[in-house]
Amino acid sequence: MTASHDDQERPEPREAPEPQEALEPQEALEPRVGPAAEGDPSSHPYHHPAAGWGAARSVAKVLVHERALVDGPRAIMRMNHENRGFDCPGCAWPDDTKGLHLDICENGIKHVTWEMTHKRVGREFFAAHSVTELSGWSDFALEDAGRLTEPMVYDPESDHYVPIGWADAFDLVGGALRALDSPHQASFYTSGRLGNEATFLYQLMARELGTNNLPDCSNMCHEASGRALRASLGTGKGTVDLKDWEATDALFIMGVNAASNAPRMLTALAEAYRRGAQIVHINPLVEAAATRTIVPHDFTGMALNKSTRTSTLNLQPRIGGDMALMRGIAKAVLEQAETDPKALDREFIDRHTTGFDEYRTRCQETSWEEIERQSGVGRDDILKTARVYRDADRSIFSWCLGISQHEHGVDTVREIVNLLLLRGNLGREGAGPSPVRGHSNVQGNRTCGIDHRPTEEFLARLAEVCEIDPPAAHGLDTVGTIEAMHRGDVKVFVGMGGNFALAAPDTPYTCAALRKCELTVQVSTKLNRSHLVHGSRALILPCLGRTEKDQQRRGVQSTSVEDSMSMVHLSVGMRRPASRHLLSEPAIIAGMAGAALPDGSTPWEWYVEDYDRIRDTMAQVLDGFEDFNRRVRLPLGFRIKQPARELVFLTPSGRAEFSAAPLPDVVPAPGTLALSTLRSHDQWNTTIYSDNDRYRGIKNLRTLVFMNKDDMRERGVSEFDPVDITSTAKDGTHRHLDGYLAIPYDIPHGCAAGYMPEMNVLCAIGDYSTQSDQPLMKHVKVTITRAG
Ligand SMILES: Nc1nc2c(c(=O)[nH]1)N[C@H]1C(S)=C(S)[C@@H](COP(=O)(O)OP(=O)(O)OC[C@H]3O[C@@H](n4cnc5c(=O)[nH]c(N)nc54)[C@H](O)[C@@H]3O)O[C@H]1N2
Ligand SMILES: Nc1nc2c(c(=O)[nH]1)N[C@H]1C(S)=C(S)[C@@H](COP(=O)(O)OP(=O)(O)OC[C@H]3O[C@@H](n4cnc5c(=O)[nH]c(N)nc54)[C@H](O)[C@@H]3O)O[C@H]1N2
Ligand SMILES: [Mo]
Repeated sequence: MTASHDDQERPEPREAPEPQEALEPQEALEPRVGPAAEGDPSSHPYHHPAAGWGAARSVAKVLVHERALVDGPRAIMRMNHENRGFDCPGCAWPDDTKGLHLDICENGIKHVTWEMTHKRVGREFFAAHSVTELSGWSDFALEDAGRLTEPMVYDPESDHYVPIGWADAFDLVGGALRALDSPHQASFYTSGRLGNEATFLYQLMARELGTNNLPDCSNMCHEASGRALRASLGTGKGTVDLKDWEATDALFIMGVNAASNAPRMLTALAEAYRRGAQIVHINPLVEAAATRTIVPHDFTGMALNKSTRTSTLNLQPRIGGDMALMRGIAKAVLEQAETDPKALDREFIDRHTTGFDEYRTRCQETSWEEIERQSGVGRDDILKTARVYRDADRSIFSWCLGISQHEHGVDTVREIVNLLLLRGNLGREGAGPSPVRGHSNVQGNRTCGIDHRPTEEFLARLAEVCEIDPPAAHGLDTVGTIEAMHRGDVKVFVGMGGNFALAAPDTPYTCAALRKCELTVQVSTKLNRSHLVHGSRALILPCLGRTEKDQQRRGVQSTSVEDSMSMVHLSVGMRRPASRHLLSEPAIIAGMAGAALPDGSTPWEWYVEDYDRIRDTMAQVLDGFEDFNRRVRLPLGFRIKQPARELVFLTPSGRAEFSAAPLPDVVPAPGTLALSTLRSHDQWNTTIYSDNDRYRGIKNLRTLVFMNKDDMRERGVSEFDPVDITSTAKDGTHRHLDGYLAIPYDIPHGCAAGYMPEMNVLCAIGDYSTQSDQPLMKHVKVTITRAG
């Protein structure tokens, strides 16, 4: 934590906009936007240096709100420590390999303190509030009520949740599952916080029952990335780690709001900038991380209030324009190669890839006019970006939901890989694809078997080691589950964490689907909408949070998690549980499984006594988990081997495969806009901490839509005018949100944006990608009119 943090250490970069002064906190409760909205609308609006004192103030507010001022800091000092603490339950960005003592961030602290609240939701709470009454509460108020303390069952007579013992709760679940005509009438959802050991038991339960109905939040998140990387490289994960980030010459950061959603990436960006690396941000919105930052754990920087730039070039494609942009860069590199022998890595292409000629032809055939029109970026800027790419020996492309939640998400990620392959940016230090995963263990969930389309090899190994007869037929994903519940084909829904009712698309449709179930079971830490939108019978099963001590028969247990860069390490909670009635997630799964499979062969309770036993079984079933118990206890854990990193490609050809898909048409039809649904700074998916979005300059307002000023003018809409938003689905049906406030924003013509989960009302259930089955949450076709 030394180094000074001004800009003298390197020359002024090109292009990145000047940030504006940070706003003072405004306490008034009326909605506000930052200064640029009031001043020159053509300037870059609202930008504050990311992190720093504003972040510190924001954290303090949450600590005070949760009355965690004493425990909070103590817990935070234990977060992300090698082997001694718990893993941050926030995002999946890896821990700093240099073992920094404060490798934490503002939002990580918020997620932890939110879990550590002193407020409790026990039987008295449910006795005082009926489900109908609670349904009228805001989502903030529901979660803010505090931690759930004991199992509850819905009583239809009184419309209240009433207490139920754990054994009775498990019997209820077991009985309902056993009564089904087919195991495929049950579906088992996973939210990405679930640790690896619980994950393994959970999928084992589903498969021993006889179904692969294992939807997860990944179906709405990075499904496209996984499928694309698998098709191109043979394995569905990124190939780089933090050391590569530290060695690269050029970073291309696409479709991610890093300052809010992966804040620890800011450290990597600031370091890259100081060492002279190029940092290109590709996003229709110029987000805070695309300007400058105060490194989160850098107190020197905070004390001097100095910031470091985190960008050398910003490109603003239209929503969905990234594939065309990548195609343009590739086309430019290929044109350059006609005179510049070093533009392409011919040796790499010849030795390790297939499909190059077809791809080159496709690039040649895609005209510059089409590339400019579809990307929304001018040829000059594309050529400039291509030069950055050509001049870098080592490049990393990193991306998140701005790339994946599209109709053509798979093709776009494959186009990113095409570009990497052209210059051999794979299998060497400082180069490769680096998707930014979301939930802290969403990548681990998939690794440990949460997959509705498991491979035959995985099922064969599971069958052999666990002595079960797993089903071969693929199961239902998130959208498939919703549709099946609606039809009455799925009757039991189990939510292992998360908030399915709000996170999934088409809120009214999803709610109706949940209500048709015979039984809904939610394993949760806090009250949320999914507890109130329930089946004929419903259970709330409260579990330990990640910060809490997990005491089992053979001692205190730890669980493992896998980060975005395939590092697996242990997480140990040490706080006293929020209630003595809480069970761990593995124990809850074991309880349900034991009741559902009374004659099964799996020793559920024996596994839960000591999670080392679960890990020993996992070591036999999962690739890369050999010697799991020993390796996971190494100081920084271990990295799962990524074959593509070693230039071993598990593809049909045994090589990295170029793809040559045509460009999709993403230009909005006349009069319509492409709307992207995003997170604000102050939320964790469906959990809203406050109505502020600090880096975008928004105070006390969520019912807004960010619009281009020309689009506003064309519609006769001024700042803060209420507007009605209507989406048009693929099947021609319409959905509406009325009375949202229009906010002028630096976003390309034809594009608009607003907040999830509220805007899920606009996402039609049938509008999912034919490539990934992912709901099209970043490209909703809408019309916006002044409210009448
Ligand atoms: N604090 C906090 N951290 C989080 C989360 C949270 O809710 N709060 N959620 C976690 C989870 S589960 C996930 S998956 C990640 C999500 O992390 P992000 O992907 O950053 O999530 P979003 O807020 O949806 O932001 C999407 C970004 O993509 C941009 N974008 C939208 N459309 C396009 C497009 O067509 N092209 C390009 N290039 N960009 C586009 C938007 O402007 C925005 O910057 O964050 C994780 N971390
Ligand atoms: N329109 C739109 N919709 C989206 C997205 C989008 O960009 N746009 N993003 C999608 C993405 S990327 C994702 S990942 C999903 C997120 O979908 P989910 O993962 O389903 O939702 P979360 O909001 O993360 O879940 C919050 C709840 O998790 C519970 N919880 C918290 N900690 C724990 C724990 O340790 N254990 C257990 N058992 N429960 C816990 C709490 O009860 C809390 O209310 O949303 C998706 N929905
Ligand atoms: Mo996610």
